[in-house]
Amino acid sequence: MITLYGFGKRIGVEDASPFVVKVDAFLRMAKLEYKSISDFNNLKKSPKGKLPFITDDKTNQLVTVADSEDIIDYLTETYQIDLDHFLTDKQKAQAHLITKSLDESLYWCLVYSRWALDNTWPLINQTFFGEMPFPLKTFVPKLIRKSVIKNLYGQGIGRHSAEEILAIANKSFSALSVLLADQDYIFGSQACRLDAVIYSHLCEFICVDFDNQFNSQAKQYDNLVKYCHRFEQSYY
Ligand SMILES: N[C@@H](CCC(=O)N[C@@H](CS)C(=O)NCC(=O)O)C(=O)O
Repeated sequence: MITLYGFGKRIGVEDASPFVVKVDAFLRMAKLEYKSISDFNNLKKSPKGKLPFITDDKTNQLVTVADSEDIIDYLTETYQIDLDHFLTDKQKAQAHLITKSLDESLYWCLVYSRWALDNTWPLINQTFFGEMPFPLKTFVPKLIRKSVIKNLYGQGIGRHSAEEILAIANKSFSALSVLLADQDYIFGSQACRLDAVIYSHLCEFICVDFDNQFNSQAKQYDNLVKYCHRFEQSYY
């Protein structure tokens, strides 16, 4: 059995992490049987200290794989799932680069929008730390927020102003909207691996149950909103 370790359903989406949603979406698209274990403490068990990771006992030996892309590569190989069978080599190469752009650039705009924006932080604090016992909840969330903001600065995105980061995110939304155009999925009428990636990032702006300037910006793109709903109707 495959077990997916994530944070869990929150803020209106399957998981607050796009990387966990990506693997969850891929498992559903591949029609693989799996169970989810959702708990913040999974972080301590993760071989790379980040979520998601999976365990799988298909080969009688328990295998652990971390990192969403490595997990999908592992599942593709082990279960002979080829969601990309209808793509050309050129489309596969484009899919790889789009994945990296969303995972390594748009993702950091999302982190900024949740942890650094003063108008969103209270909600994030309540959602992730609301159940933390007193007196921990008076200082632990502030310390974690401080370290996330430090990471944003180290990564580079945190050196921009809020307006500049919104503009960076908007370039990704706009590019995705142009690429998708009026198609059902990114490469036509059939969904492929890249759709799991695109949905996982867009849903964190479009399908969450709260609003801020980043979420509103993403929702300006009607075809992206419809895309998220289409994806959810097909796989959720
Ligand atoms: N490259 C990794 C990124 C995973 C990642 O950044 N996960 C974040 C949540 S969105 C995490 O676990 N952060 C916890 C931490 O850094 O302590 C993947 O694709 O799985």
